[in-house]
Amino acid sequence: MTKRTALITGATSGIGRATARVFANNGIQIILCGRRQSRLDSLSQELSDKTQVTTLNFDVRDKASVFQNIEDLPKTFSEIDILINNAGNAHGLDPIQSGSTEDWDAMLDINVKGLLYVSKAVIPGMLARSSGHIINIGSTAGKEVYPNGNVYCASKHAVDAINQGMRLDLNGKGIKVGAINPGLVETEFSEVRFKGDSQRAKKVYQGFTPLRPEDIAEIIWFAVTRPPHVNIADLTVMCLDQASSVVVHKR
Ligand code: NDP
Ligand code: 8X3
Repeated sequence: MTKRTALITGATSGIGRATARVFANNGIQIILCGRRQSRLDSLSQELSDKTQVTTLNFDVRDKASVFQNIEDLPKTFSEIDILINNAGNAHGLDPIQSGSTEDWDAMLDINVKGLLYVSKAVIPGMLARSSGHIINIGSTAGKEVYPNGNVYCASKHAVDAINQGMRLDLNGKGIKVGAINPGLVETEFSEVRFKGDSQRAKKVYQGFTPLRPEDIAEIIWFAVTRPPHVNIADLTVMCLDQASSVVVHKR
């Protein structure tokens, strides 16, 4: 198989970074995206003896920057075979009546509109080559709603709808579209949600064994290594101790 190129958003942490490592170990060329340049640089350095790596620093909310960065990719990275739409976070965990509008804007602009902008920048190349694979990172929060999860859950339900819509619209064009929907994964997710309160963030994952970002990365790798006729359309994964967004067996 010829060398494939993957663009991973949110590659500076958690699921995106773990996916970049698995891809690099398997010789996939990688475009690492994120806003924290020092992390992009250190990950690029770590992976560069395994594969070719380039980095793009943009905020997925910045439409012009998304399109410009992807358009300006060096020729060797310009044909993107795999897009991992992963950048995203929860911001806050508050009842709808007291939630912050800044948090709502962040979640809808990053998790929904950012995913759309990146996809719109990448899809034309895939269409021109009649080939490609888009994996949208959804969530169990895109399948159910939990108390105080309101707008984060809405953003992930939107990802679920966009994933289905993309698959319908790209059907017959040689492009695979699928979602991986994780349950609780211990990453920087809760640190971001609780605005740097690491004690509160740690508590989310105490008393049970949550998923690790590497668990999701392995599943993404499984999805991108299926035979040409097989597409993982929608896959939900939880740790053993989780049964739903609100039912987690803690010891
Ligand atoms: P992390 O906080 O560890 O990573 C989030 C990544 O998204 C970072 O690399 C961050 O990079 C990037 N990101 C955030 N905002 C922006 C932005 N405005 N522009 C560009 N990049 C951005 O969290 P996870 O790895 O857990 O989250 C990854 C995805 O997985 C998210 O979509 C999340 O909703 C989803 N998910 C997470 C679960 C969990 O329990 N952890 C469960 C289900 C789904 P930087 O700050 O450098 O820009
Ligand atoms: C992340 C999983 O349950 O913290 O999407 O919302 S949860």
